[in-house]
Amino acid sequence: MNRARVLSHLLSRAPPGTPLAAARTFLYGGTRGKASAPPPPTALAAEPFLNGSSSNYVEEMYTAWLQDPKSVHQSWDTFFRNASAGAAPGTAYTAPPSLAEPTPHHVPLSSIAPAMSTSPMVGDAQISDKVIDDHLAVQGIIRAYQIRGHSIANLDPLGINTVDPSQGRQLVVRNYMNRFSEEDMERSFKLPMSTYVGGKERQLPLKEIIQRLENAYCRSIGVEFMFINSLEQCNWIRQKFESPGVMTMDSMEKRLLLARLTRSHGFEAFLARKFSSEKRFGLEGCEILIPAMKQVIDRSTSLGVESFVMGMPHRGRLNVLANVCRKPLEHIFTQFAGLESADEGSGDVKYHLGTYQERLNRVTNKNIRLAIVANPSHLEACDPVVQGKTRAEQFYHGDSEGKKVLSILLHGDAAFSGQGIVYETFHLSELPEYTTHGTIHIVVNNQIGFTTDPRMSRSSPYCTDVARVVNAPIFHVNADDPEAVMHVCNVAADWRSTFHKDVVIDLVCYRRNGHNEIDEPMFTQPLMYTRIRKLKPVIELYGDKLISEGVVTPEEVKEVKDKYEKILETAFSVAKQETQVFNKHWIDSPWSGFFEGKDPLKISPTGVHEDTLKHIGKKFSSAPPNASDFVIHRGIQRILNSRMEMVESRTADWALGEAMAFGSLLKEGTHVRLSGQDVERGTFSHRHHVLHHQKAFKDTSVDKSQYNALANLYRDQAPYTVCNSSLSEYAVLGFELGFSMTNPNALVIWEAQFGDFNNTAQCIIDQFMSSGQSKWIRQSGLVLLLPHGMEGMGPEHSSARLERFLQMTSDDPDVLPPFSDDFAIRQLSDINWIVANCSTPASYFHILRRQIALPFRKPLIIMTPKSLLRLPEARSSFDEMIEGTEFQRMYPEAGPASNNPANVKRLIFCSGRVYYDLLQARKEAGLEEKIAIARVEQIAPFPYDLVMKECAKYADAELVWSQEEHKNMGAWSYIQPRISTALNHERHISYAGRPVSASPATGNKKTHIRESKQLLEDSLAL
Ligand SMILES: Cc1ncc(C[n+]2csc(CCOP(=O)(O)OP(=O)(O)O)c2C)c(N)n1
Ligand SMILES: [Mg+2]
Repeated sequence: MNRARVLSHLLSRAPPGTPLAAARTFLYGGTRGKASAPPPPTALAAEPFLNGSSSNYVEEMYTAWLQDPKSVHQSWDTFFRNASAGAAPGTAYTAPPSLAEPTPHHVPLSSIAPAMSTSPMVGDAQISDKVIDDHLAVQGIIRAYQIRGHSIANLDPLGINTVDPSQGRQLVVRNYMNRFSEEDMERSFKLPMSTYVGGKERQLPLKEIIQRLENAYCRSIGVEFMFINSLEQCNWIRQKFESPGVMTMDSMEKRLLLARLTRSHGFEAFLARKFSSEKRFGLEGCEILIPAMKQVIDRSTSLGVESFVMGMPHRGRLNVLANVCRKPLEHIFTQFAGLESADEGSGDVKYHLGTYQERLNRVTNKNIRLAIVANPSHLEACDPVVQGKTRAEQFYHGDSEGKKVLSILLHGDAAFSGQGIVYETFHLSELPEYTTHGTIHIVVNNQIGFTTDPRMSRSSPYCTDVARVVNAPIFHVNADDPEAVMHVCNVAADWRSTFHKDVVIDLVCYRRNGHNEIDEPMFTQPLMYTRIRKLKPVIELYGDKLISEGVVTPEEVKEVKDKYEKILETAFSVAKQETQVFNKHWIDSPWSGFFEGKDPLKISPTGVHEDTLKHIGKKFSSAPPNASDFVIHRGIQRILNSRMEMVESRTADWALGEAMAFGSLLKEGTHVRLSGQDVERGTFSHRHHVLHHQKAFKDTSVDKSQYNALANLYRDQAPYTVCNSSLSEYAVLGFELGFSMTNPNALVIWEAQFGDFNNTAQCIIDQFMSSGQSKWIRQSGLVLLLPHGMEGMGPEHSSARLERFLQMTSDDPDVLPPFSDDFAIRQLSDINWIVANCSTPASYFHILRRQIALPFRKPLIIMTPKSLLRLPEARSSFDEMIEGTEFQRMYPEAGPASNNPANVKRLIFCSGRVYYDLLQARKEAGLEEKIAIARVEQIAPFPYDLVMKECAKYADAELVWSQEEHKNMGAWSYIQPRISTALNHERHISYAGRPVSASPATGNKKTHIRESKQLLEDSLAL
């Protein structure tokens, strides 16, 4: 039963009628003899019980009780227990023992009605009713501010969305105030445990209570947190915002804040002056972002964080690089100069580039590392990448609680609410193998996205509502109140350090210029911009404030400004001398030591010793050792038995080949991480890397124990991570890409459930994987496993869109690379990624191991099989994996046809699964002497050398490319021009396969069979 239903069930046990008096009876039991007293004639009493202030209190008690029965008073505990057990109305209550110590959540009657014991009215039911009702109403008021105070807070520097003050209070407190007159405002009320506004005071006049609540919740900060399920967390936040004096800053802190604001403002003003016609997506209107980020970093550093991984969009990026990361200013200025690049890479526009800096945090005197991940224009796409990189840093630093590495994500308001990847990324935040133990999100909420107003760009009240799904507190703050911003930054850093959960800072600001500096905002937002033009910049507002407070003098303000101006001018003249830019200055993830001392054209061997294969194979085929009570499912036991038989006969199927690749890398000290939907078992139930003890604890839904053989192969092996992911491609692939950026000595793999689904992660594939090295000279050895193949499963379970990956390869189809001994590795070094369609476990084994054996890193896209997973013909002997063997980029014909090539009429090239169909059909047609079949395992880069050799061998044969995909899909359009180039356009290759189609595969079984038959006939028709 869900919580709300349980609660209403419990409340339904209150005496019939449920007006407030009856509810009070329900609360305090019938023993006081007041159950029959008529309800008091107040507006509140006329309300149904569930809408009354007492229901809030009951609910709070109940929530606390659900989480920890001991946290509420014993009488509540007994009551909820009895009521849950079905006690009759009025009988669930047991009076509290009078001498019991009150618990933090207990508000005994004597505390909410202190006057009762001394009042001359003791015993008068009417008066005590009023006292109780008044106190309950005050609790309701307090709770109302905590829940809804943010909705009337003064958050908008433009004042456009500010609530009319005359209505504000009413909106928050609703009818709780109706019962109180002006005189009541002077009456003192006992403060409940659910508020901290009193500080040391236990009671306050109502007027003061309201004033303090408005200070806490309705000024420049709007706190959204009461949706959080944890009472402890709610109380923590209440304390941080309600305690008197929490926002007080000393003059040193104020001066530092002013200095930081001066830099933030000065940087943009300087760029505007020097490069007036250049786009820079300046921060004007949200200059507070820089002091805010610095405050988060200072505070987190003092709490133990050593490394910050950050992701951010265009807005204010240059300023962040300069003033938060302290990237050398001349590096930034040279980006405006239009200079040639002096090193590798095609580069990127200046407001996308990443950086990595190590520096001293002057406030805490500790060394810190700061990385801003390079990102594409695609807003929010870098969110999961940042999380993956952060997770990897935590993993490799043994920072299992995220105390040392922190991710900070910046967002624009329109993108934060509009882009689905934000939601997908939030959902990774609490998953065991994906959590970064809390991210600090900062939204530059300038209340506009390009030219679109929020009312046209989102349906939620706030742009931050997406964060509520993970119970992240949200701190809205008026960006023109710098001290309020600093306060929320401190609280956010403390929150993350205390609870290790996400938190959002919503900087409500404005955009002083157009979307970029060349845009005219008056075209589309005339009223908003008329108002903006009248606003003083925050630096002036805050400077004036500090001058009027006597914290600084006008001369000091000018001095700080001039000093920074000088720094900028000096850097500007240095930059002017530069004649080149360096892409390497902008690497976000340097791999120190990885490239040094390596032969850049040498691949380490990928074959392994037979004993290693056997050891891994046996472990992988066995139940956990020394755990005789571990009950294995009968079906799994059969799989393990057949694995063991294969190992004994020195063969491997797909799952074994993969396990041997992983296991041997683990043995060599390489961390392997396999992530994706249902990867632990494998979509096709072939992998079974995690065995589940079939006996679970009674009444739990969690398996009792699990066993992961590959994580337990050798005592000193590297860790093996295999993790079922959330059902997201975009976020999870982005995450793994980020993970792969951190450590080159790890094999990081993302597997799609079916290859077809990779296109929901298209942005990561296009913007990061395919082009990342070229744009940002950042390498990644990430592997994509994409189940692919036309097996009659319909249009969305057949194609990983091989053609798209091939179309994006950066090798020229018309240029034959020069031949040399290191031809193959040069090709790999030059290309942007590797695309393969392996047909044997040995091929798969070697190509996975080669990822680590290469002296550089390239993404690897593998079309993986479905039916081949179990096809007996598609097994490999250990002979193909032992020392001395290596990845075969192409398997030439090895059967009868190869013995007498002159007799061969046709040479078929193919790739992947279709090979086995062709083999069978050729045999059935008795054409084994006449038709040769060669398999291209590595499609890109294209194995020109091997293909040419095979073509030369069958000099008189007609050449055919056979594929099962439709003609406008698959590898055909990649293969055709390359074979033509390889053969100097002197021989022709023809196509045999399905005709063109709009849909990747038919959904009709019969059509599928007909098409498959036809393609084999066409392929073999001499
Ligand atoms: C995925 C994606 N779609 C569209 C765009 C084009 N675009 C660039 S900036 C922008 C507006 C962003 O608004 P907001 O997130 O509020 O950031 P702001 O520019 O206001 O700081 C748009 C639509 C983009 N860069 N990325
Ligand atoms: Mg915006």
